[in-house]
Amino acid sequence: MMGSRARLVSLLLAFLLARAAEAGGGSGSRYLTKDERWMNQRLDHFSPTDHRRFKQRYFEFLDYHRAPGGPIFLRICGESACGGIPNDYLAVLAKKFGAAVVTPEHRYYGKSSPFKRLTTENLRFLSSKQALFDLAVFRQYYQESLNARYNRTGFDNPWFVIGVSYSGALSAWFRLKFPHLTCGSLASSGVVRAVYNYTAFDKQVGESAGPECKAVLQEITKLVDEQLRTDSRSVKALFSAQALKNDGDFLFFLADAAATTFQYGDPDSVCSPLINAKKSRKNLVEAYAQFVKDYYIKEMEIPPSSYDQEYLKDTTPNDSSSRLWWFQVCSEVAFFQIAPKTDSVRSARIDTRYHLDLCRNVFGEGVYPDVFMTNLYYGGTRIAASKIVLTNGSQDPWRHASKQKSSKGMPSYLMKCSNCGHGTDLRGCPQSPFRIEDENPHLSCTDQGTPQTAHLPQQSMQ
Ligand SMILES: *[C@@H]1O[C@H](CO)[C@@H](O)[C@H](O)[C@H]1NC(C)=O
Ligand SMILES: *[C@@H]1O[C@H](CO)[C@@H](O)[C@H](O)[C@H]1NC(C)=O
Ligand SMILES: *[C@@H]1O[C@H](CO)[C@@H](O)[C@H](O)[C@H]1NC(C)=O
Ligand SMILES: CC(=O)N[C@H]1CO[C@H](CO)[C@@H](O)[C@@H]1O
Repeated sequence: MMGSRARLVSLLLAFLLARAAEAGGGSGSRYLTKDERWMNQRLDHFSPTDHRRFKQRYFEFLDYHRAPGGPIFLRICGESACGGIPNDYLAVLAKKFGAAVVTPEHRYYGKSSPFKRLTTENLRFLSSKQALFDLAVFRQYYQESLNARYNRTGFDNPWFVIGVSYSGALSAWFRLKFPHLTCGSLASSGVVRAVYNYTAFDKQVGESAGPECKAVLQEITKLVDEQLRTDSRSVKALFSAQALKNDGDFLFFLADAAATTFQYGDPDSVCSPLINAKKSRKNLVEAYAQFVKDYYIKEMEIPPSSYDQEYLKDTTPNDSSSRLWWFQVCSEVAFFQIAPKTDSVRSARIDTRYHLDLCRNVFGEGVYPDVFMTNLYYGGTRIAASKIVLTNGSQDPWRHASKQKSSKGMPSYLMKCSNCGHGTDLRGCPQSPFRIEDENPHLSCTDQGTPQTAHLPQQSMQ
């Protein structure tokens, strides 16, 4: 979800894969497979009369499968195009447990869109509830195709679901809604609690930055706010973001660029140059612009235009994931990353109003998130399920939307270190070489060179 804003998982993945390639990668290929397969999926699981279908893409990896009875890992893809099954820590687990790995693409994203034109009207079947049903139908379809392969009927392999971020929430919710279809779930940085005014995000950014870096970031925010009032054209140009007409979009873009580094366990990339600039009395706004251009725009490949509401309105965009995730934000989960009342890192102009205006401007009147209903439906942190493992990274601004405490049958772990970000348990830390064969990839996440271990669960799994 949400680059912090628009794409959680896709960015992380692209970023870590790039770093892995840089580091020589260790075990070679970035993907276990990219061979596309297709199934016919029902468009509306909640209508008894609408029988329309669409093509849903999926991937399967059977090299490690202890056939015919071995477990199946259902790795859930979330809010981005899903081009294959990534070769990360899950591959190590699959080998260890003799598991098959299967991954369907989330409806609407990538090549699994039921519609060519993503008008608000056509987006009405985009929701976590429909997506969960897709997973259930896929699970049955795949089990049957496996049974046909082995000439058997009515057999059930043990299925285990796994996801990170929004798909981490889907992983927990799948176990909640379809407990008979899965024996357990891993919700890595799973945002199971929808939050309307998500001020804790910015607060965590400040905490993860630490006092010195936070102070510089706040000073930059103040300077940019001033320059926007006096000469918005040149300050936007400095960041190669003159296309962003709306000041709010521009400020959100700037806030996200910094937040992303903490989210993905790479704090030094923003803090080191800024603290250095401060110490040597260089122009702070220019130093920040350099970071944004080199790191966010170039290395992470986030174009400023993806923050442009005019671009988000496009119903046939080149890359649909920003528009699609914003629709989910605006209709279901909110996570409005607004500035807290005091001591915010981001500009105070990024407020609830900005988000509501964006939702109305981009999708039209009447599209707004009913967070209360979302949490009523799933239970939020009071989710009444079992056999769900929840993991958080200590520096990840999203962890406050995860389940805070262990409870019966649902252990929660916190990986603590200076660069433990989003989905760290599966993906490792980008600041250290990414070695998936490590027993625990998060051990490559370090605090002054000392590997940190995860906290023990407060309760063991029943
Ligand atoms: C599949 O099962 C049927 C019925 O038990 C049997 O007749 C057939 O020979 C089996 N085919 C294979 C390829 O095992
Ligand atoms: C969110 O914050 C706005 C003001 O920023 C306030 O008006 C609104 O009541 C808050 N909503 C919730 C659900 O907390
Ligand atoms: C979309 O892709 C086409 C072809 O690659 C390119 O010419 C065009 O500029 C892109 N549009 C945007 C808004 O990025
Ligand atoms: C078990 C555990 O350490 N859980 C942590 C998960 O993250 C939250 C922060 O949102 C902590 O409060 C919990 O302690």
